[in-house]
Order: sequence, then C-alpha cells, then structure tokens
Amino acid sequence: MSTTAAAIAKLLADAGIERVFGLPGGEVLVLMDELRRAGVDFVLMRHEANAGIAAAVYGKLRGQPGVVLTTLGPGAANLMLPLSSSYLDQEPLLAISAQIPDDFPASHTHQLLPLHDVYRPVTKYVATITGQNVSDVVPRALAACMERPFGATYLTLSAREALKPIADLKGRATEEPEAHRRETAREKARELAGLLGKAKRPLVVIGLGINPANARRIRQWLNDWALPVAVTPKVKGIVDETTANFVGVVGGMAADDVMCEALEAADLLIGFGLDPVEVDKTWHAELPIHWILEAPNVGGLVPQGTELVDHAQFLDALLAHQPPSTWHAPFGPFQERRRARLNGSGASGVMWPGDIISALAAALPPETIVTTDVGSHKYLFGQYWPSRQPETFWMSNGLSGMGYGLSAAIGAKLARPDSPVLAAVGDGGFSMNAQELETAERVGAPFVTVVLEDSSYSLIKLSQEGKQLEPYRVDFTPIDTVKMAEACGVDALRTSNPDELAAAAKRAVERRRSLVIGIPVSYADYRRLF
Ligand SMILES: Cc1ncc(C[n+]2csc(CCOP(=O)(O)OP(=O)(O)O)c2C)c(N)n1
Repeated sequence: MSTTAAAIAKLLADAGIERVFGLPGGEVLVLMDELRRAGVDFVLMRHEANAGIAAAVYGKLRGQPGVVLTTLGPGAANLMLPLSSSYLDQEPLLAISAQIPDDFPASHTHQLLPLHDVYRPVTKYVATITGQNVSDVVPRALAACMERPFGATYLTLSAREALKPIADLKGRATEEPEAHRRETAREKARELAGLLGKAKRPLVVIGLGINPANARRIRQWLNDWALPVAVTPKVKGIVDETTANFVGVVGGMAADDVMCEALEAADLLIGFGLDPVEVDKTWHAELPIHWILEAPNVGGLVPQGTELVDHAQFLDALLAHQPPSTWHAPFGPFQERRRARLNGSGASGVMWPGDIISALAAALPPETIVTTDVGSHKYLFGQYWPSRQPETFWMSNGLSGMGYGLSAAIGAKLARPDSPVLAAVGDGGFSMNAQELETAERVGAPFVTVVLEDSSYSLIKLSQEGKQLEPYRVDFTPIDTVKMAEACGVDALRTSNPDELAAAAKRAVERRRSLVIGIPVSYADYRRLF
C-alpha cells in the first residue's frame, strides 16, 4: 500500500525527472519527502518565480518537462510569471502546488485562491491530484507539456490527499502521436523548390517552432543551397551565426530597423517554424510569408491555408533536390549595416556595448550557453552575440519578463554541467533576483554573470525619450553589484576594460567558478544600436 504523494514521486522518477525546483511550505513537506525517497532532488530556491524559470529551462534542455513545486496560497500565486513564460516562450513546465482540501468547511478561506481558474488560461491542462486519479493525471500533465507548442501544465494536491493510502499504480496506455504524411513533405518540398527557383532575394526566417534535433538537416540545406537566413532570438544557434549567409536576428532586437528593411526587401520569405509570439511588430501579418510549420504556434495558431508538415521529412525531401538557383549575397548591404552598428566607441569612462560582446565572444568557447535578462542588454546580446551551436542562447522573448536571466542560468548549468554558462543582465533585473547567486553556489551550478550597470531601467528610459516624455522615475541609486555578489558568497569585480573582462570570464570558466562582473555602461550608448 502506497500514498498519493509516494505515487507522484514514483511517477516523476519513472519519467526520468531527476530534479524538482521550488520553495516549500508545510503543505508540501510530505511530497518533498517522498521525492527524496524516490531519488528526485529538490532544488531549493529563493522565490517560486525563479524556481519555475530555472525548472523550465532545465527541462527543455533535457528534453523533458521541468517540474516546480510550491506551497498553496502565496507560493502558488508566485507561479504566474513562470507559467506565463512557459506558455509564451514554449518551455515545458509542470507546476505542482498545494491546495486547501475540497472537503474543508466553506468558511475556511485562509490562503484559499481559485488557482485552477487563475492558471487555466495559460496552461494546457489543470487538475486536482487525488488518490484515485494520480496514475492518470500526472502522466497526462507531463505529456501535455511536451506536446508542441511546448507549454505548461498545473496540478494541485492537498496535504490531506497526499497522505491517503492508495492501491498499486495502474499503468496508463500511451497514445501514439499522429503520423505525419511523407507525401505532404515531398509535395511541399517540390512547391518550395519551385518558388525558390524564381526568387531573387529569398530569406529563410527560422523561429521557435523548429525542433533543435533538426539543426543538422537545416544547416545542411541552408549551406548546400547557400540560402540567406535570419532567426528569431530564441532559436539563436540553430544556425552558425558566424557564417556568410547569416543575415541577422529578427524580432525586436538591436538594429531592428535594418532587419525590418531586409524582410521587406525579400521577394520570398520562408517562415520555417516561425512563431510571431517573438515579434513585437506586425510584419508577420503584413508581409507574404510561405509558412513551413510542423506544429501550431503559441495559442494554437496556424496561419490560414497552412498545412502542417514534418520538418525532418520535409528537409530530407528538399535535400533530394538540386539547388534551384544561385543567390549571391542578396542581403549583403543589410548585413554590412547590421555589423557596422556594433563598431564604435561610446561615452567616456564606460565600456562601449560592442566591446562587451567582442571581448566575451573571443574569450568563451562556442558551446557556452548564454542567458539574458530583459532590457537594453537583451537587445544587444540578442542581435550581436555570435551563437554557434543549437540551444546555447536563452531569453524570455514571448513574455519578455525581467528576472529570467539568472534563473535560466541556474537551470541551464544544472542541465548541462559541462558547458560554460554566461548570464548577461541589467542592473535593474539583477536587483530583482541576485539572491539566487547563493542558490547557484549551494547547488553546484557555477556560471559567469555580467551586470551592465547604468543605474537605470535603460530600455524604458529610451522609450520615454522616444515618446518625447520628460525623464521620470526610471533612474535608481546603484546597489553595489560586487558587494551583492560577495554577500551571496560569489567572487566579483568591476571593470571598464575589455581585456580585463575577457581574461576574468575565461579564468572563471576554466576554474569552474562563479564570478560576477559589473560593467559600467551608458544608457545613451544603446541609442546608437537600436
Ligand atoms: C517583470 C517585468 N517588469 C517590467 C518590465 C518592463 N521592462 C522591460 S525592460 C525594463 C528595464 C530593465 O532594466 P535593466 O534590468 O537595468 O536592463 P537595461 O534596460 O538597463 O539593460 C523594464 C522595466 C518587464 N519586461 N518585466
């Protein structure tokens, strides 16, 4: 005879879940203990939102759902950010919270929130776990996270139900995914080859709907056919951004005006897994796009008239064709303008943003995983960090929620302990969750953090300027980055010298030590990049 909590722990362990992230309350202690007994580690964090973000990135990198566990009431309420982030950024996340038992007296309202109602709109599946349904709802919730578009599911469990004895777990029949039609892939490949044969300036735009497992195929196609390619930020690295046919990053990053002009100049836009959830303008609806999607986009959206196609079959079918034409760098002038914007020098006494990128890219190996927070620095890294390998760049772009960078770095490092990890954050975002540096040290997830210090919410300050508004409440008194890091037990330094930055980052990676580097920048320098 087992208990509901023990059954959940077993189901998670059997599904290959090795870590659950969270912050406990009294109502989840029994489940935590069962997880411990089942060999599932509990990664104790300092805010549920951070735990959810770390879990989602950890899960996506491991090809399984991340799992976050919180208490009821306030702990559960703190899940709105990671659940929304999972939904809009296609990251698989199962959240489990405690809840007041259904059979408590109606007058018992302490910490009682309508959690299912709150989270239903941003999740694919919500359910209350009971002793009767545990063997059904837990596998169902895990599976729904991994149905594309990836997203979140949400389960609640009362402390009373956790302890209920249950009979042995029943197996659940797994449903076979719907088979894709090979013929559709061949037809669509023929159609695209025909369109490309007539195009003078084709541009392939790869988005969040591409499975990184198809990176080798898509690289081969693009290279063999010498096709110009752009990507959205969240799939940076799916192609090597140092190759000649890479045009740039579309979706609201630095130099977005140049990128939008490039999109308009194309005579054939191919939206390969393109998901407009990353695009903050409306070109995705205004320009004609030839969509190649294998799953619906976020929100279940499929552009009108688009038939879904298996990407691997489609790419194999394309590779069986000869290149239908040759294109000689039709986006060369845009590529040059994009590059030129990064060169230059800025305000005195601070580091020019371009030098930060150059110094770090030269110092760190190509497998380095980069996470960013949200703000001007995200636009900088999103456009200019030269990603070379798949799944090495992580940002919140569908939701664009501050506080993502540090938590994502923890999840990434735990998932890929042998890859160096670099978190690039603003001083505003850093002060939202710098305390997780202590978590990183404690759980053995060392990474390098660069904090771009400009004592302002610079992206919002620039937006204020752009709207000709008075500067108002966007500057703050700096909190010393170095002292904050040191207070969390992490080494730190401040530098305005690119060589010193590169050397310090390289040394920390080689020694597998955490390091925080404060880099003074001027918010005004970003103006020239955007
Ligand atoms: C949780 C959350 N709150 C507010 C915002 C709006 N916002 C977007 S960027 C930004 C400024 C970020 O400042 P900082 O972290 O210092 O980065 P910087 O822009 O200076 O690079 C704000 C407030 C947001 N995206 N997410």
